[in-house]
Amino acid sequence: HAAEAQRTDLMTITRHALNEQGRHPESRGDFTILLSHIVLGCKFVASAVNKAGLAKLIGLAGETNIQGEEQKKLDVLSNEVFVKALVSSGRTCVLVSEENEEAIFVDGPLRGKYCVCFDPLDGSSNIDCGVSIGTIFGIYMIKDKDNATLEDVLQPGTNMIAAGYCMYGSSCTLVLSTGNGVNGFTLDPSLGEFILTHPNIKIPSKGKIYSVNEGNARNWDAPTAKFVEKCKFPQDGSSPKSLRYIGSMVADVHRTLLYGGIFLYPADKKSLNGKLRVLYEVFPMSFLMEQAGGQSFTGKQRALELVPTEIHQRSPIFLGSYGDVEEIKSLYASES
Ligand code: AHM
Ligand code: MG
Repeated sequence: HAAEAQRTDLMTITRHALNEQGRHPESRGDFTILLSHIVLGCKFVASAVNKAGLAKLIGLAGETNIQGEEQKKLDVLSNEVFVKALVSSGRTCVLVSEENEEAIFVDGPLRGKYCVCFDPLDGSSNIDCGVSIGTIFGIYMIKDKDNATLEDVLQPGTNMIAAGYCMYGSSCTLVLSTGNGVNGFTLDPSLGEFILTHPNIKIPSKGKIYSVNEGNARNWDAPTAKFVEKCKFPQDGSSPKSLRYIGSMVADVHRTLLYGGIFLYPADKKSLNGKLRVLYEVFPMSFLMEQAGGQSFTGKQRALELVPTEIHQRSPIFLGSYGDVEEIKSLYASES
C-alpha cells in the first residue's frame, strides 16, 4: 500500500514548508508565504522557458545589464516577475537581483522581514539552444525592520536562513534548504504543484566527475592547474575522472549534488575573483552543498564565511563532494 500512499498523499512544497514551520513555534507562516511567491516566479519562468521558441520570446531586448552582457528578453521578463512577486508578498524588505545594479528597498505597508538575493535566470547564454537554465536565490532575515540598509545583505553566507535554485530542464526541479537538509521538488505540470521527489539529498563524499571551463586553463593558478591535472592523470592508481561542463551553473551544480564530484569556477590571471557572484550564485549553492554534506571553498576560506562588501561582488568557487573539495583545499594549503 506504500506505493498507493505515494500517489495519493502528495507532499507539495507548501505542505513541506508548513511542516518545517512546525519546528519554529514562534513562526507565523511568513516564510511559507514568501516561498509561495518565489514558487510562483519559478512557475512563470518554467512556462516562459518552455514556450520561448513558440512565443518568439527569444531575442535581444536591446538592453545591457550591469556586467555589460547582452540581456535577453527572457531575463528581463523573469526579473520583473520575481521582483513583483517578492514585493507583493509583503514579506520582503531588501532585494538584490543580478539584473538590477542597485538593491531594491521595499517600502510602506508591503515591507516585511526577509531579504532575498537572486539571479532570476542564470545561464541565459544557453537559452537559444535549449540547454537547462535556472533561478538561484538566497534568503536573509532583516535585523531591524524599520532601518533596512545594504548591510542587511552584505552578510556572510553563514547568516542565510534558506537558499535554493530552480532548474528549467527536461523537467522543472526546485531544490531547497531551510537549514535542515536539502530537499528536491519536481513540478507536476498537470497539477501546477512542486511535489517532493528528492527527500533529504546527500551528496556522495567522493565523486568521479569534475566540472570546469578548461578553456581558461592557461590563466589558472598553480593549485587549480594541479588539481585538474590530477583529475586527468591520477598518480594513486585510481581511474581518471570524467569531465562534464554545461556552462550553466544550476545544471552543473545540480548534477554535482546528485552524482557527486566537484564544480570549479576558479580565479584566473584575467579575472582574479573568478566569474560567479557571491550573493546570488556562490552563497546559495555553497549553503546547499554544506546542507547536503559537501563543502565549498573559495581558494582561501570556507565560502560561506566570506563577508561581501559589494552586492555584485565575485568570488572563485570550488564546491561539491566533501572529499574532492578537501583535495583542492590541501593543494592551496601546501602552496602558501
Ligand atoms: P550569467 O549570469 O551571465 O548567465 O553567467 C553565469 C554562468 C553560470 O551559469 C556558469 O556557471 C558560468 O556562467 C559559465 O561561465 P563560462 O562560460 O565562463 O564557463
Ligand atoms: Mg548568473
